[in-house]
Amino acid sequence: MLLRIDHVGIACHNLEEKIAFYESVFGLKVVSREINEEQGVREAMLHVTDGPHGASYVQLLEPLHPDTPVGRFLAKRGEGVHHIGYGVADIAKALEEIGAKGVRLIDQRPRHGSMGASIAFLHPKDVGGVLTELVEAPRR
Ligand code: MC0
Repeated sequence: MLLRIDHVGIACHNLEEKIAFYESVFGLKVVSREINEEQGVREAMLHVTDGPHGASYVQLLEPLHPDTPVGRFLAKRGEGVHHIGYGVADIAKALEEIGAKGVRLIDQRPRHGSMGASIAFLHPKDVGGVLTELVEAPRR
């Protein structure tokens, strides 16, 4: 069901500083920057690699306000890994199958994610403390 690690989402206080860090230390390149009001984030995708099932990225996330998922995460835990996003071929089917196994779906239906993807989150309390995101990339 899980095709690849689509991205690792990393919470930070200052997006521009973290982009500069990932560019200079790891040589990564920003391929997309977006503001996602619904999710309360300003974010950048940095390309890591391409694989047979699609690309993988580092996703840097800065909260738009303190009272957002990433804002609350930063206040409680500080900067660090916020979530893991896995690529799936059919997000509606994956949600149905995962929900049937008793994992709480934060999103019953897919939402708009980075670079035109459809995304949905699973509750971290049901995934061993890991906020987990499913990602269906747009068809090319
Ligand atoms: C909160 N918790 C986490 C967590 N955030 N555990 C692991 N990883 C995280 N990132 C834990 C808290 O420690 C707490 O546990 C419990 O979950 C409830 O947290 P809370 O402090 O009440 O925080 P809330 O109200 O933010 O709720 C947490 C929840 C929420 C995961 C339901 O953040 C949510 O709906 N997240 C999904 C949307 C999201 O994260 N959007 C931002 C990325 P204790 O033990 O203290 O009770 S958007 C994105 O990434 C898009 C742009 C994309 O990829 O394309």
